[in-house]
Amino acid sequence: MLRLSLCLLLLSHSACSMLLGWVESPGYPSGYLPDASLNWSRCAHEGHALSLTLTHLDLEDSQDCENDGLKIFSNGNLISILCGQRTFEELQSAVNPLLVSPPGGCLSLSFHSDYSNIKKHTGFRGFYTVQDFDECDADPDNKCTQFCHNFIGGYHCSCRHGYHLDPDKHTCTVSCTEDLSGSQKGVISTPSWPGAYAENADCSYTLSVEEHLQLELNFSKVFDVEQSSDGQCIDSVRVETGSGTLGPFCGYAPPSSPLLTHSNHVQIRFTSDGFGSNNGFSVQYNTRAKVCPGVVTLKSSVAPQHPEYKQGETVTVTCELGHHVDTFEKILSVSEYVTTCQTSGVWSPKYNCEPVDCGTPDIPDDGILQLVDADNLSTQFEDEIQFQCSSKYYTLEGDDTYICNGSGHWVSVGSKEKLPKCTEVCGKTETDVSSAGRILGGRTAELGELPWQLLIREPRRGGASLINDRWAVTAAHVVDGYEQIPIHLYGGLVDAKKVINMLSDVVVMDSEKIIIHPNYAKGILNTERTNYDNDIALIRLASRVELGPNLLPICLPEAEGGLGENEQGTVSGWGRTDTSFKSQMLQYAHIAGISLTECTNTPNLKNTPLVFTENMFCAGARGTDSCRGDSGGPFVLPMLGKGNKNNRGPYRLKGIVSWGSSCDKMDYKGYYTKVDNYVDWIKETINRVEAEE
Ligand SMILES: *[C@@H]1O[C@H](CO)[C@@H](O)[C@H](O)[C@H]1NC(C)=O
Ligand SMILES: *[C@@H]1O[C@H](CO)[C@@H](O)[C@H](O)[C@H]1NC(C)=O
Ligand SMILES: *[C@@H]1O[C@H](CO)[C@@H](O)[C@H](O)[C@H]1NC(C)=O
Ligand SMILES: *[C@@H]1O[C@H](CO)[C@@H](O)[C@H](O)[C@H]1NC(C)=O
Ligand SMILES: [Ca+2]
Ligand SMILES: [Ca+2]
Repeated sequence: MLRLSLCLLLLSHSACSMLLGWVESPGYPSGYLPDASLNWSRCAHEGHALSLTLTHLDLEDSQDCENDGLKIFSNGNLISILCGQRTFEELQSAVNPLLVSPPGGCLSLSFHSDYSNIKKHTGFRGFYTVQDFDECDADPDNKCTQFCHNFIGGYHCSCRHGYHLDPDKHTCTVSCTEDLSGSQKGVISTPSWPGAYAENADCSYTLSVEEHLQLELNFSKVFDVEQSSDGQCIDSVRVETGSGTLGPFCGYAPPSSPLLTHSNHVQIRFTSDGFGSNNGFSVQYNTRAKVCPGVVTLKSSVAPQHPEYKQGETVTVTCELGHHVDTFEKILSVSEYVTTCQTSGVWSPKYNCEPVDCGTPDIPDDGILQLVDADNLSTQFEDEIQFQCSSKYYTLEGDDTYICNGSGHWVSVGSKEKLPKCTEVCGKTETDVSSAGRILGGRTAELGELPWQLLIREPRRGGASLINDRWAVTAAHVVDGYEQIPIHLYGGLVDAKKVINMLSDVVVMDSEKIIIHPNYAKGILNTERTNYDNDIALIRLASRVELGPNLLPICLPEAEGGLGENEQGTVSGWGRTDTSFKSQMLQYAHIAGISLTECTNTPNLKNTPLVFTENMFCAGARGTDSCRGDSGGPFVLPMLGKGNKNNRGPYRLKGIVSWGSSCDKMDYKGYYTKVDNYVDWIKETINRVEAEE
């Protein structure tokens, strides 16, 4: 009685339905109790759909059916929530058509009532049926490309005469794959040529001949392969060879013929989609001897030059400028090789031409000369690199931009091959003295006003001047006898007490080498000395000092000739003042050149006058304070306060404090080593020592 066929009943959209059973609320038809519930679920077989038809609905009505409700799910997804009362007609028109599972899917119900019922409700009732799913009609995904046949529980596809069903069971295709290996000459055409070719064609024609031959293709003038209006190939033909694919070709213009494939194995692939009506093409194939191409490798030229070469011919390959022969193991430093056309139509040997690599330039590892973007350098032919100095206290000497040239050398835009150098900025101060007038008597220096001034405390107290980031200059008599022991020099200070306290802004430098001028009379006690000729010594520091606003080198003099009479310069040091034997704060004084006649009249020390020589000048000022600083310290031109001015600067080390009378006498003359006479010696000595390092 239950398995009643309902072919004519109720369900108009489906062909034949099979009634499987009924489902109803607990207590139906006399009414459900509070807190009643019902869970129900059924599934359809594959190719079938399950439908539920409600014939009666009477539940308590509430907002969103919160109190009592019937929820219906299809494959677990909620498709309907029902409550209240509906007539059969309402159910049939608005509810039942939705209660269908997908093919092979499940329907489930969940009914519940809450704790109270103001009025008794009868509940719901319905029946469920199963029917075939019409895939041909209703399923857009299951398209047969030609014919579709629906049957109960499934469907199948079939094809027109001349086509067969693809293994995917949906696509109708034609048989058009052929292996023509061994055939040297023949014709290949699209299916049904010269009529319209079949849809969904996937043809593959294999051609294969002996190794020394190549296949030549000659496409028919009539060529018609479907192309979209924007030029894209909808259907297409491709020629696949061992070394690549020619095509896709489509439209009305045949590929230029004869088409040389340079290959003895060729596969012609033709594919079409499911639409359109086009006539396709025909192609004649033939063979000829393989030839080698006119281009052996990129970035090169060949000599002699021909469009193609016969087997056995030999050419010279020359890489373009900036490219070298790459043997795949390494890049040689040559740009030429000889190669021969083989019977297989390839060049052997065949090497690529690769751009030369200049590598990372060899720069000192002291970090002063730097490469811009050093961690991301491109160092191949025509790449550019840029140099810079580590701080503003250096200037780049030479060009800053270099380019990798064709022979793998870094060469500057000014065609300099030598890399640039960073040289110290000398004789410039960042702190300027405010007053530049003539000052009688010493003045206390501010930090940074005399940044080249160094202090030596032991073994003999004296001054020195920084002349670059590694060298200082002082008077020979300050270091005479102590050349073999390391001494400390202090810079970046004006307050000598800070050395004792080792306060942070003081820079301590250790000597590494002390070189006294070879013509200085060494080892003579000052009391027995007859002259201080050549009183100059160089000190190489153990490491480069970090330059900063308070520690900067002084320039060496440029002009010869010592100090002119009345020419004013500045002497500085922690020397004797009128009140104490040595000064805590760095002092400076402006003094002027004194006439030769007066200089020659040397002070009478220990009864024997000291000799005045060509390597000295003398200077002073009336007034006892401006005597001299410590021995070895600097006398600079121009006068402090004027050196940063455009036409006067930079400051240059004109003299080194050497000797004089004791300052408390009225004799205000001080004798200085004339640095002009030692510029060559200083430069040569530094270059020689640096070259030895
Ligand atoms: C129906 O399922 C719900 C939730 O899974 C459950 O709370 C309720 O007790 C079930 N009712 C019956 C009659 O099994
Ligand atoms: C190419 O084929 C056309 C006919 O399709 C023919 O007329 C022509 O002679 C052929 N050319 C060669 C080089 O085979
Ligand atoms: C490295 O340099 C190239 C160009 O030379 C640039 O395109 C790239 O962004 C750089 N990469 C980094 C991480 O800086
Ligand atoms: C590259 O530079 C080096 C060194 O200056 C030079 O000898 C060579 O000739 C240059 N090469 C080219 C191709 O300019
Ligand atoms: Ca079916
Ligand atoms: Ca087509």
